Amino acid sequence: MADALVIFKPDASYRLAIRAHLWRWLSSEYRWKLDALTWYQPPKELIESHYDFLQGRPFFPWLVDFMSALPLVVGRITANAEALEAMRYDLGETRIAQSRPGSLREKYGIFGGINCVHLSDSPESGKTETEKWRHFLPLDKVEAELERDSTRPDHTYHLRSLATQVAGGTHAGLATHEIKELLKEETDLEGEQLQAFYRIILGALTS
Ligand code: DAT
Ligand code: MG
Repeated sequence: MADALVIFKPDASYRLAIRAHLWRWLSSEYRWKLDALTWYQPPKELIESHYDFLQGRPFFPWLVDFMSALPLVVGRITANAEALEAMRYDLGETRIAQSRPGSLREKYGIFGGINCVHLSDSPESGKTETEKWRHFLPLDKVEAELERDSTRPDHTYHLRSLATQVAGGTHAGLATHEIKELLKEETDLEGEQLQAFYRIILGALTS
């Protein structure tokens, strides 16, 4: 058994219907054990280090903003290598357009790297990542309380279609407006946090 880091990215932490789906998956503990779950806003330096292998990629500045703009649901699981591989299979491939039909990312991801969940990809990376994050937070208890159901809508497929328009420069202004309207229905974020949420979702479409 090895440690692995799990993060509900902002799209999963704040789109309430999606968060409920993912929480049902994670809390099933089908082949793994959930040891810690908490709300935590990672500082930029932690994200830059966590994703250091992606430094220099065009989407890197967006990725750092995406992962550090808001508090996120962050946790630690223990799983053996096979279970971790099965969880990564459940998740699907990194980029939404390539993710396996039926996978969590294909069902709930919006576009590109807006892909719901981070999960360490091996026992080795799990050890490195959980050690790194534990310099910043204890990761020692399950304290975040998430709902298993939500009355909020799931607009994933509509959002994905609009995101493709924005990324392709087709009706970009109208599509951007509509994306904001749909996201507002999906989340309970307000004020500055809602504006930050819009920024990091829309940022993926132009980075
Ligand atoms: P994964 O999250 O599947 O382990 P990764 O570790 O290769 O993927 O990359 C980390 C994150 O970086 C990924 O979840 C989203 C973002 N990312 C990677 N490649 C990308 C790309 N080509 N376009 C946009 N975002 C990307
Ligand atoms: Mg990875």
